[in-house]
Amino acid sequence: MSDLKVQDRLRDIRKKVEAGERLTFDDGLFLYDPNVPLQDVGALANWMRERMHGSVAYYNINTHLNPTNVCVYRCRFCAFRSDLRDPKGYVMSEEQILQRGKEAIENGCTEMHIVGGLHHQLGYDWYRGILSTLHQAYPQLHLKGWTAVEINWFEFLTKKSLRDILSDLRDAGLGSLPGGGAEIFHSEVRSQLCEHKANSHKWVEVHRTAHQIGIKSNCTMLYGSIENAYHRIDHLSRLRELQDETGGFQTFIPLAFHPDNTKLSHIPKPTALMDLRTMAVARLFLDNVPHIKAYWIMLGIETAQVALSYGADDIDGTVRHELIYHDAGATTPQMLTVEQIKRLIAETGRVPVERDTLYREVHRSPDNLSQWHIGEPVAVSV
Ligand code: V47
Repeated sequence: MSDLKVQDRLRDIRKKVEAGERLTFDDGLFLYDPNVPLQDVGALANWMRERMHGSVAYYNINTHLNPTNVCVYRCRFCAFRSDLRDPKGYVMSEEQILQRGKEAIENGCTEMHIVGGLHHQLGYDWYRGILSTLHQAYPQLHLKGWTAVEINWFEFLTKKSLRDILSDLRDAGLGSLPGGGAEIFHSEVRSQLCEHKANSHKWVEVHRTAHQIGIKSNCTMLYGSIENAYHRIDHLSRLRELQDETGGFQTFIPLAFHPDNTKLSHIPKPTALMDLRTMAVARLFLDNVPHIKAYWIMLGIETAQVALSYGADDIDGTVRHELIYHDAGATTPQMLTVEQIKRLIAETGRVPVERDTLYREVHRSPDNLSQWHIGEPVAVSV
C-alpha cells in the first residue's frame, strides 16, 4: 500500500473513531499492517483512551494464588503446569491458603486472583472449598477466581449446568471471573495451542452465563505465538459481540506470549512494538469494553508505562506470588510496592487512582494500608 493510501485510510478511521463509530474487521486488519505507522495508531488509541478516562490510570492492590500446578491439560504455551507425578507438582494445604489470605489482608490487598491447574484427583469440592475458606476468613477480600477453563472442568466433574455451578461458586464467595483461558479463539490456532481444553464456544458460554447472573468478568487474548493478525481480529470481534449482548466484561488484557520453558520455546517473544500495537488496536476495536489493562508483569514495567499512552488505562496491581509468567521467563519483579506503582504511573503524566476489582474507587488511610473503604464506581465516558 502506498504512503498516500495509508494516510487516506487512516484519516477515514480517525473520522470514525472521533464520531464514535465502530471499526470494521478490515479496519482492524489495516491497523495491524506494519506499513501503518505505529505512532499514528497509538495516537488515535490514546485519543480514545483520554476521551473515556481522561488522564487517570487505574491500579489495585492485589495478590495471586495458584493452589495447584498439576493439570490434566498440556497447553503448549504453558510453563506453569505439571504432570501428576512430576516432582515439580504441588497442591497447597488449607493452612497455606489461609496464610496467603492473612498476608493479603495485612498488606492491604482488596483482591485475590485465583487460578490453577485441573488436578487429576481433586474434586469440585476442593476448588469450591478454597473460595469458601478464604471468604469466611476474609470476607473483605474480593475473590476473582477460576477461568472459563476451570468452570468447564467443574461441569465435567459435577455434571451440573453452568448456571448452577456459577451460582454455587458465588454462594461460596466468588466475586468475579478472571479473563484467562481465552488464548486465541480461532480453531486453526486453538487446536495447535490447546487442543483438548474448553473451545471458544465454551469460553464464550461460560462468560455469557456469568454475565447473565450478574457476575462480572475480564477477557484476554494470548498473542505473539503462532497466530496472525486475522486470528487476532477474529478474537477481538467475538469478544466485542459478546459484550454487545451482555455488557459484563470490565477489562480486556492483551497477554504477550512468553516462550521460555514451554513447548514453543523456539518462537521469539513479541517485541515491544507488537505489544504497543496490540494494546492500541484493542482500545480502538473494543469500543464497548470500558478498560484496557497493561499487565506490567508480562509487558515489563517500561512497556507498560508507554502503553498508558497507547490505549491502556489500567496497569493491574501491586501483585504478589505471580507464577504463570515467571515460570515462562518473565524478568519483571515479583511485586511492586504501592509507592512504586503510583510513582511509575505518575512518571507517565497520568494520575494514579486505586480501584477495586469492580472498578470502584478505593479510599485508604495514608498511614495504615489495611484500613480502606470502597467508594463510587469510577467514571467512564463513552
Ligand atoms: O490463560 C499462560 C496466559 C493466562 C503463558 O483477569 C501465557 O485480570 C503468555 O489470564 N506466555 C493467565 N501467556 C493470566 C490471565 C490474567 C492475568 C492478569 C490479569 C487477569 C485478569 C488475567 O496467561 C492464561 C494464558 O492465556 N499464559 N502461559 C505464557 N507462557
